[in-house]
Amino acid sequence: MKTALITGATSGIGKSCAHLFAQQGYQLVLVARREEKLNEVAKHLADKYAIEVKTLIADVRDNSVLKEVFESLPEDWKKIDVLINNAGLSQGLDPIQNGDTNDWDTMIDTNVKGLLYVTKIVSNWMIAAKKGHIINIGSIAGKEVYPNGNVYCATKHAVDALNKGMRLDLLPHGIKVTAINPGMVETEFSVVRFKGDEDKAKKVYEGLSPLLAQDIADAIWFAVSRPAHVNINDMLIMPTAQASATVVNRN
Ligand code: NDP
Ligand code: 8X3
Repeated sequence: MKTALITGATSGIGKSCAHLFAQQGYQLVLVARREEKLNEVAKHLADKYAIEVKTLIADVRDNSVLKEVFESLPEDWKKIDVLINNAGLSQGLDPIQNGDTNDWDTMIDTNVKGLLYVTKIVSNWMIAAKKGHIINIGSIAGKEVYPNGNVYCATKHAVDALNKGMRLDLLPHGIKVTAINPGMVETEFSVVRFKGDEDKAKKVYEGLSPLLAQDIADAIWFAVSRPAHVNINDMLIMPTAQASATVVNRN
Protein backbone atom coordinates (compact mmCIF):
# COMPACT_ATOMS: atom_id res chain seq x y z
CA MET A 1 0.00 0.00 0.00
CA LYS A 2 1.21 3.50 -0.82
CA THR A 3 1.59 6.26 1.77
CA ALA A 4 1.01 10.01 1.41
CA LEU A 5 2.15 12.52 4.02
CA ILE A 6 0.20 15.78 3.90
CA THR A 7 0.99 18.88 5.95
CA GLY A 8 -1.88 21.23 6.78
CA ALA A 9 -4.57 18.56 6.51
CA THR A 10 -7.14 20.16 8.84
CA SER A 11 -8.70 22.37 6.16
CA GLY A 12 -8.72 23.59 2.57
CA ILE A 13 -6.35 22.10 0.02
CA GLY A 14 -4.64 19.72 2.46
CA LYS A 15 -7.93 18.28 3.68
CA SER A 16 -9.16 17.81 0.09
CA CYS A 17 -5.92 16.03 -0.79
CA ALA A 18 -6.37 13.74 2.21
CA HIS A 19 -9.84 12.80 0.91
CA LEU A 20 -8.65 12.21 -2.64
CA PHE A 21 -5.61 10.14 -1.69
CA ALA A 22 -7.72 8.08 0.74
CA GLN A 23 -10.21 7.48 -2.07
CA GLN A 24 -7.30 6.29 -4.23
CA GLY A 25 -6.39 3.74 -1.54
CA TYR A 26 -3.36 5.47 0.01
CA GLN A 27 -2.69 5.23 3.72
CA LEU A 28 -2.12 8.66 5.19
CA VAL A 29 0.11 10.58 7.56
CA LEU A 30 -1.62 13.87 8.33
CA VAL A 31 0.11 16.82 9.97
CA ALA A 32 -1.36 20.01 11.49
CA ARG A 33 -1.62 21.94 14.76
CA ARG A 34 -5.36 21.66 15.53
CA GLU A 35 -5.58 18.27 17.21
CA GLU A 36 -9.35 17.91 17.39
CA LYS A 37 -9.90 18.85 13.74
CA LEU A 38 -7.07 16.61 12.55
CA ASN A 39 -8.40 13.63 14.49
CA GLU A 40 -11.87 14.28 13.06
CA VAL A 41 -10.52 14.24 9.48
CA ALA A 42 -8.44 11.12 10.19
CA LYS A 43 -11.32 9.18 11.76
CA HIS A 44 -13.73 10.08 8.97
CA LEU A 45 -11.30 8.92 6.27
CA ALA A 46 -10.21 5.78 8.10
CA ASP A 47 -13.87 4.75 8.56
CA LYS A 48 -15.03 5.73 5.07
CA TYR A 49 -12.19 4.22 3.05
CA ALA A 50 -10.99 1.45 5.39
CA ILE A 51 -7.44 2.77 5.35
CA GLU A 52 -4.92 3.46 8.09
CA VAL A 53 -4.35 7.08 9.03
CA LYS A 54 -1.69 8.41 11.40
CA THR A 55 -1.92 11.92 12.78
CA LEU A 56 1.09 14.00 13.77
CA ILE A 57 0.12 17.05 15.81
CA ALA A 58 2.91 19.48 15.08
CA ASP A 59 3.68 23.04 14.20
CA VAL A 60 5.93 22.91 11.13
CA ARG A 61 7.84 25.93 12.49
CA ASP A 62 9.22 23.85 15.36
CA ASN A 63 12.06 21.75 13.96
CA SER A 64 12.79 19.84 17.16
CA VAL A 65 9.13 18.85 17.70
CA LEU A 66 8.87 17.92 14.03
CA LYS A 67 11.91 15.65 14.23
CA GLU A 68 10.53 14.00 17.36
CA VAL A 69 7.01 13.34 16.05
CA PHE A 70 8.15 12.26 12.59
CA GLU A 71 10.72 9.90 14.10
CA SER A 72 7.96 8.43 16.32
CA LEU A 73 6.33 6.88 13.23
CA PRO A 74 6.79 3.11 12.92
CA GLU A 75 9.66 2.25 10.52
CA ASP A 76 7.36 0.88 7.81
CA TRP A 77 5.49 4.22 7.80
CA LYS A 78 8.67 6.06 6.88
CA LYS A 79 8.42 4.83 3.28
CA ILE A 80 6.55 7.89 2.04
CA ASP A 81 5.50 7.74 -1.60
CA VAL A 82 4.06 11.25 -1.78
CA LEU A 83 4.85 14.27 0.41
CA ILE A 84 2.49 17.22 -0.01
CA ASN A 85 4.16 20.33 1.42
CA ASN A 86 0.92 22.27 1.81
CA ALA A 87 0.90 23.86 5.31
CA GLY A 88 1.09 27.59 4.81
CA LEU A 89 -0.61 30.88 5.39
CA SER A 90 -0.72 34.59 4.82
CA GLN A 91 -1.04 37.12 7.63
CA GLY A 92 -2.07 40.67 6.81
CA LEU A 93 -2.19 42.64 3.55
CA ASP A 94 -0.41 45.91 4.23
CA PRO A 95 2.18 48.10 2.54
CA ILE A 96 5.70 47.16 3.57
CA GLN A 97 6.16 50.21 5.81
CA ASN A 98 3.10 49.23 7.88
CA GLY A 99 3.75 45.48 8.02
CA ASP A 100 3.59 43.68 11.36
CA THR A 101 6.96 42.03 11.95
CA ASN A 102 5.32 39.19 13.90
CA ASP A 103 3.22 38.43 10.81
CA TRP A 104 6.38 38.43 8.71
CA ASP A 105 8.04 35.96 11.09
CA THR A 106 4.97 33.69 11.04
CA MET A 107 4.82 33.60 7.22
CA ILE A 108 8.55 33.11 6.70
CA ASP A 109 8.81 30.50 9.46
CA THR A 110 5.80 28.52 8.22
CA ASN A 111 5.90 28.83 4.44
CA VAL A 112 9.67 28.64 3.98
CA LYS A 113 11.40 27.20 7.03
CA GLY A 114 8.58 24.78 7.93
CA LEU A 115 8.51 23.44 4.38
CA LEU A 116 12.28 23.00 4.53
CA TYR A 117 12.26 21.18 7.88
CA VAL A 118 9.62 18.70 6.68
CA THR A 119 11.42 18.19 3.37
CA LYS A 120 14.75 17.51 5.07
CA ILE A 121 13.26 14.66 7.11
CA VAL A 122 11.08 13.11 4.42
CA SER A 123 13.52 13.48 1.49
CA ASN A 124 16.05 11.43 3.45
CA TRP A 125 13.45 8.71 3.96
CA MET A 126 12.69 8.84 0.23
CA ILE A 127 16.38 8.59 -0.67
CA ALA A 128 16.70 5.53 1.61
CA ALA A 129 13.61 3.96 0.01
CA LYS A 130 14.84 4.97 -3.50
CA LYS A 131 11.43 6.37 -4.43
CA GLY A 132 9.13 9.30 -3.76
CA HIS A 133 7.35 12.37 -5.08
CA ILE A 134 7.40 15.77 -3.39
CA ILE A 135 4.59 18.21 -4.16
CA ASN A 136 5.24 21.81 -3.12
CA ILE A 137 2.22 24.09 -2.89
CA GLY A 138 3.37 27.44 -4.21
CA SER A 139 1.05 30.15 -5.50
CA ILE A 140 0.45 32.75 -8.18
CA ALA A 141 2.06 34.85 -5.42
CA GLY A 142 5.26 32.94 -6.16
CA LYS A 143 5.15 34.00 -9.81
CA GLU A 144 4.00 37.62 -9.43
CA VAL A 145 4.14 40.27 -6.72
CA TYR A 146 0.98 42.24 -6.00
CA PRO A 147 0.49 45.44 -3.97
CA ASN A 148 0.65 44.78 -0.20
CA GLY A 149 1.48 41.11 -0.81
CA ASN A 150 5.21 41.82 -0.20
CA VAL A 151 6.26 39.22 2.39
CA TYR A 152 3.70 36.55 1.51
CA CYS A 153 4.78 36.87 -2.15
CA ALA A 154 8.42 36.62 -1.06
CA THR A 155 7.73 33.37 0.80
CA LYS A 156 6.00 31.87 -2.23
CA HIS A 157 8.83 33.03 -4.52
CA ALA A 158 11.08 31.15 -2.10
CA VAL A 159 8.90 28.05 -2.51
CA ASP A 160 9.28 28.43 -6.29
CA ALA A 161 13.09 28.53 -5.92
CA LEU A 162 13.12 25.66 -3.44
CA ASN A 163 10.98 23.56 -5.76
CA LYS A 164 13.56 24.07 -8.51
CA GLY A 165 16.40 23.38 -6.07
CA MET A 166 14.81 20.16 -4.86
CA ARG A 167 14.25 19.00 -8.43
CA LEU A 168 17.96 19.47 -9.16
CA ASP A 169 19.28 17.99 -5.92
CA LEU A 170 16.96 14.99 -5.84
CA LEU A 171 17.36 14.16 -9.53
CA PRO A 172 20.15 11.58 -8.96
CA HIS A 173 17.88 9.81 -6.48
CA GLY A 174 14.97 9.44 -8.89
CA ILE A 175 12.65 11.43 -6.66
CA LYS A 176 10.00 13.46 -8.46
CA VAL A 177 9.39 17.10 -7.50
CA THR A 178 6.39 19.16 -8.56
CA ALA A 179 5.17 22.68 -7.79
CA ILE A 180 1.43 23.29 -7.84
CA ASN A 181 0.72 27.02 -7.95
CA PRO A 182 -2.90 28.02 -7.41
CA GLY A 183 -4.62 31.35 -7.95
CA MET A 184 -7.65 32.14 -5.79
CA VAL A 185 -8.98 29.10 -3.93
CA GLU A 186 -11.80 29.60 -1.44
CA THR A 187 -10.60 27.93 1.77
CA GLU A 188 -9.83 29.26 5.25
CA PHE A 189 -6.88 31.11 3.64
CA SER A 190 -8.47 34.60 3.57
CA VAL A 191 -10.08 34.19 7.00
CA VAL A 192 -6.60 33.43 8.34
CA ARG A 193 -5.03 36.30 6.33
CA PHE A 194 -7.60 38.74 7.79
CA LYS A 195 -7.34 37.21 11.27
CA GLY A 196 -10.90 35.91 11.56
CA ASP A 197 -12.70 38.74 9.71
CA GLU A 198 -15.16 36.55 7.75
CA ASP A 199 -16.80 39.47 5.91
CA LYS A 200 -13.49 40.76 4.60
CA ALA A 201 -12.51 37.23 3.61
CA LYS A 202 -15.78 36.68 1.69
CA LYS A 203 -15.23 39.86 -0.33
CA VAL A 204 -12.07 38.37 -1.87
CA TYR A 205 -14.23 35.86 -3.77
CA GLU A 206 -17.28 38.06 -4.42
CA GLY A 207 -18.60 38.13 -7.98
CA LEU A 208 -16.53 35.25 -9.35
CA SER A 209 -16.27 31.49 -9.10
CA PRO A 210 -13.02 30.82 -7.25
CA LEU A 211 -11.18 27.54 -7.43
CA LEU A 212 -12.26 24.89 -4.95
CA ALA A 213 -9.78 22.96 -2.84
CA GLN A 214 -10.89 19.88 -4.76
CA ASP A 215 -9.65 21.45 -8.04
CA ILE A 216 -6.14 21.66 -6.59
CA ALA A 217 -6.32 18.13 -5.19
CA ASP A 218 -7.29 16.95 -8.70
CA ALA A 219 -4.25 18.72 -10.21
CA ILE A 220 -1.98 17.14 -7.60
CA TRP A 221 -3.45 13.75 -8.38
CA PHE A 222 -2.81 14.33 -12.09
CA ALA A 223 0.88 15.00 -11.33
CA VAL A 224 1.15 12.02 -8.99
CA SER A 225 -0.58 9.59 -11.33
CA ARG A 226 1.69 10.19 -14.36
CA PRO A 227 3.81 7.25 -15.54
CA ALA A 228 7.21 6.70 -13.88
CA HIS A 229 9.12 8.47 -16.68
CA VAL A 230 7.06 11.69 -16.48
CA ASN A 231 7.64 14.54 -13.99
CA ILE A 232 5.37 17.58 -13.94
CA ASN A 233 7.78 20.32 -12.82
CA ASP A 234 5.36 23.19 -12.38
CA MET A 235 1.66 23.91 -12.76
CA LEU A 236 -0.13 27.29 -12.51
CA ILE A 237 -3.88 26.97 -12.00
CA MET A 238 -6.30 29.89 -11.94
CA PRO A 239 -10.04 30.41 -11.74
CA THR A 240 -11.36 31.14 -15.25
CA ALA A 241 -12.22 34.63 -13.99
CA GLN A 242 -8.65 35.38 -12.82
CA ALA A 243 -5.94 36.20 -15.39
CA SER A 244 -3.18 37.35 -13.03
CA ALA A 245 -2.73 37.94 -9.31
CA THR A 246 -4.77 41.14 -9.51
CA VAL A 247 -6.67 41.04 -12.82
CA VAL A 248 -10.01 39.48 -12.01
CA ASN A 249 -13.29 39.56 -13.91
CA ARG A 250 -16.10 40.06 -11.38
CA ASN A 251 -19.83 40.02 -12.24
P1 NDP B 1 -6.25 26.87 4.84
O1 NDP B 1 -6.10 27.99 5.81
O2 NDP B 1 -7.62 26.36 4.59
O3 NDP B 1 -5.32 25.65 5.28
C1 NDP B 1 -4.02 25.84 5.75
C2 NDP B 1 -3.54 24.58 6.44
O4 NDP B 1 -2.19 24.80 6.87
C3 NDP B 1 -4.36 24.24 7.66
O5 NDP B 1 -4.60 22.86 7.67
C4 NDP B 1 -3.46 24.62 8.83
O6 NDP B 1 -3.67 23.71 9.90
C5 NDP B 1 -2.07 24.39 8.23
N1 NDP B 1 -1.04 25.15 8.89
C6 NDP B 1 -0.90 26.50 8.93
N2 NDP B 1 0.16 26.83 9.69
C7 NDP B 1 0.70 25.66 10.14
C8 NDP B 1 1.79 25.34 10.98
N3 NDP B 1 2.57 26.30 11.51
N4 NDP B 1 2.06 24.04 11.24
C9 NDP B 1 1.28 23.07 10.70
N5 NDP B 1 0.24 23.30 9.91
C10 NDP B 1 -0.06 24.59 9.64
O7 NDP B 1 -5.59 27.40 3.49
P2 NDP B 1 -5.34 26.70 2.07
O8 NDP B 1 -5.82 25.32 2.04
O9 NDP B 1 -5.81 27.65 1.05
O10 NDP B 1 -3.75 26.76 2.04
C11 NDP B 1 -2.94 25.65 1.77
C12 NDP B 1 -1.71 26.11 1.01
O11 NDP B 1 -2.13 26.64 -0.25
C13 NDP B 1 -0.91 27.22 1.68
O12 NDP B 1 0.46 26.94 1.52
C14 NDP B 1 -1.31 28.47 0.90
O13 NDP B 1 -0.30 29.44 0.93
C15 NDP B 1 -1.48 27.88 -0.48
N6 NDP B 1 -2.27 28.64 -1.42
C16 NDP B 1 -3.55 28.99 -1.15
C17 NDP B 1 -4.29 29.71 -2.06
C18 NDP B 1 -5.68 30.16 -1.80
O14 NDP B 1 -6.16 31.07 -2.53
N7 NDP B 1 -6.38 29.60 -0.85
C19 NDP B 1 -3.71 30.07 -3.36
C20 NDP B 1 -2.35 29.67 -3.54
C21 NDP B 1 -1.67 28.97 -2.60
P3 NDP B 1 -3.67 24.09 11.46
O15 NDP B 1 -4.19 25.49 11.59
O16 NDP B 1 -4.57 23.06 12.08
O17 NDP B 1 -2.25 23.92 11.88
C1 8X3 C 1 -2.78 32.77 -2.32
C2 8X3 C 1 -3.14 33.48 -3.56
O1 8X3 C 1 -2.90 35.70 -4.71
O2 8X3 C 1 -4.47 35.53 -2.87
O3 8X3 C 1 -1.50 32.23 -2.44
O4 8X3 C 1 -2.14 35.59 -2.45
S1 8X3 C 1 -3.16 35.14 -3.37
